[in-house]
Amino acid sequence: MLEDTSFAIQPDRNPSQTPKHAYYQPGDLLDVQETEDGFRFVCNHAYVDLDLYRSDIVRVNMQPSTHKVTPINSRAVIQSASKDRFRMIKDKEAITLESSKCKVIIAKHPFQLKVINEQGTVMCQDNSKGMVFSQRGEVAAHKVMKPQDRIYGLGEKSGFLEKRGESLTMWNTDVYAPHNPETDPLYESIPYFMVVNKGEAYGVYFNNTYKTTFDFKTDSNNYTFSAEGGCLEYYIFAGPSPKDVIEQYTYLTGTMPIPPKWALGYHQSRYSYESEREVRDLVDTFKAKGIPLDAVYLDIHYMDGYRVFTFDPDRFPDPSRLVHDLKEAGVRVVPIVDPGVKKDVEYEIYKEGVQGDLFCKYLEGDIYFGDVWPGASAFPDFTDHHVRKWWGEKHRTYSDLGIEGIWNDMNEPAVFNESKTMDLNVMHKNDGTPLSHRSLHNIYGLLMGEATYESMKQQLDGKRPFILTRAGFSGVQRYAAVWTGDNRSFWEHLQMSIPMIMNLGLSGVAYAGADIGGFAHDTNGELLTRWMQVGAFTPYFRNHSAIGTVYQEPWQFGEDYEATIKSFIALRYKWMPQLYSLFNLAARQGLPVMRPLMLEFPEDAKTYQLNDEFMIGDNVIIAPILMPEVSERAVYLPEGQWVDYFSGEVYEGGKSHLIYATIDQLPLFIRQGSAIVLGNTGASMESSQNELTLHVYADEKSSYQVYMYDDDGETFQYEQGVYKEIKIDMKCLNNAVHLDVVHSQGDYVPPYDKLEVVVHGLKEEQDVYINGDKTRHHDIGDLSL
Ligand code: MIG
Repeated sequence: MLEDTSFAIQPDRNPSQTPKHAYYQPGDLLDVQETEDGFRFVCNHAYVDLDLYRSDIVRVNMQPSTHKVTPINSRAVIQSASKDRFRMIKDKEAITLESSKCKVIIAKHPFQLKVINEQGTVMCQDNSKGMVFSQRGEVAAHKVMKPQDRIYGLGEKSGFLEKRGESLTMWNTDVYAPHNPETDPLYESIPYFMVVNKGEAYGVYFNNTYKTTFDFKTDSNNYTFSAEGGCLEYYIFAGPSPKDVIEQYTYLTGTMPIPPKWALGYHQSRYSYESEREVRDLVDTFKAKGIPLDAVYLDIHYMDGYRVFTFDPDRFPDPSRLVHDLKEAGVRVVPIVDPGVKKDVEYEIYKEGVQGDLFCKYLEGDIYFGDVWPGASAFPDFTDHHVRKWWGEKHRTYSDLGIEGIWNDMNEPAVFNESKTMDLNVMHKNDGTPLSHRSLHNIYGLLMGEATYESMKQQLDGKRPFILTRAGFSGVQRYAAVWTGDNRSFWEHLQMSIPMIMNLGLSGVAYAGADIGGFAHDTNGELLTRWMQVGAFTPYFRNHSAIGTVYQEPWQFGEDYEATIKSFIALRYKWMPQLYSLFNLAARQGLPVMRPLMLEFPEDAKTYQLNDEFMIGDNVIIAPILMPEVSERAVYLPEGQWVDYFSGEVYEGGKSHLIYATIDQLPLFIRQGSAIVLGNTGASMESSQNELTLHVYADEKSSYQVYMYDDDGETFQYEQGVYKEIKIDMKCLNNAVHLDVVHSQGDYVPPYDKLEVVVHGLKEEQDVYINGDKTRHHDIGDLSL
């Protein structure tokens, strides 16, 4: 590879060189016009449109005045301009556009903008370079980066949580080489980031599907985001808190649907379980060992010669019976579906694709062929809605068998060649506006996800589909969970998975996880066990490993590791009611399930670059051991008092503690003065939620609201009101703990009719009142629903 020689450092590759092309700024403001949605600022070289998408979301779009750049529908944005309008206040030097939540101040000579939040703080601000375009079509925005600004989001990136000092590129790429801190880009492109400054935050979503770059590195006081082409169109989220920014971003690009409960259980995968016999034996072993399991994955070996929508008749002679029998045992089957369609004139899918003009083609009319698993393959053009529909329909092969989950891989799209992807000159149909692969590459996976999710939803007739994807773009959360691709069985990759999943969560992708145990390379019992402890609390919980590596099912490394792994899988199921409520919040408000401490404590500087701890919701901290042969670590606990979930010991917050955790232990803390709802442990999702317990961690001064959500876990009936949502106010005083149901809504009748209440840390002098009635057994009571 050229990258491995001195060619990599030839003079013209030096990024510090001055740009080759001339860049133009809008220049001086000449005129302001009212448009359908907002205002147009007409300047010397460009015009800039400013619209409100909500009172706290400002859209900025620059167009050169000499030539019109065709706007590209990224499919990420699902909202349109709001009916709320800016109020315009003109004065000599500046124009102010005001909404109820923010202000945009526009300097006239030259045109420059800055956004001020509700609290009067200057947030997003052009520097003197400002917004620019080149005659070759590149665009960029240069903004001020304040000394205390911290950068988060940017989707799936390696390295640490906070990204100041990094320059990151968005270009969906299949990276099998080890993911190092500087390995960029990876599979997903989420051109969005959040800037947090002493607790106040704003966000920027750059709605551009070309290769984009986010540079927080070159200049220590400024940052730049730029694209190879397309429009300089971006949305500014006014915050003012980090949570507000996530809510604003996911308002614009959508939230995840509530997953089926089975998709939140433990999943076992391997590249590949190669035959029906092997799959059955695997499931039997889980059953025999009493290890809960909700899904098994079929990797590429299930197909007939890697032809999608087929089964190998020798390896999988009766997929219908297999799927049926496994479902009887409470286990779903999730097959892999890659986009590449084998070039084979006797293969129905290929024939249909050619005859129906459904594959990606060059402008001149030839089909593009690339090498992937099946050899020379054609690729469906998902930018065309006929193709999305056709591809979706093909999933009847699976849904007719009773399959409810699909795993989309290789959808960057990955191709086995030097560029790792499709020829950039391919001309996509793009629903009537043909555009090059160079301009649409980053949304290929998103559109495959849309095709798959929407059709599976139809075919499952009221049941929720589960889609897992490797590639995606902003908005991918509407269709699929994301796994972070080909990591390795390295402790470093366990460490890196935590900030990576947290940043995905800050970027709208609440449902994400890494290959537990590591994909490539050989894992070992200790690494797998520590990784399982983390995985039990990551939103997506799947163990997956590569061909040729040691098998890494829970029992592969001896009884001691097996017992510990089993106990943590069981813990996941016990925590499912708590997690499910948090997934509902992700579906409604976009808030992540797994959160960096920064999100809950944005004023605490010690949380800003905390990579080895995470939160579940707003009151639980997990501080896993991430190193071999280590059984103690420093754990930073923010303000408040924190209760060790396992031992009950109370730790003072606002400082670090040395915490011991042998291989069978995970440091897990609940904030005192809050509560969690846990279930019992069953063999699969369905059986783990029959009896629920509200665990209250009492102190003498706190108020908290418990949020609980439940529904049937598999249908869309909740959209018709068949769910249960409960809010319980909790108030701790010197002499009492009060629990009052202040909200109970929905028609769902759960399998339990009460919450058992257990109050931890109750003082002699304190009595517990549930809806006003004193409990009979001091710290134990019932809260009937
Ligand atoms: O080029 O389907 O990331 O999870 O097991 C490898 C085989 C293709 C890459 C995925 C991995 C999957 C593997 N795939």
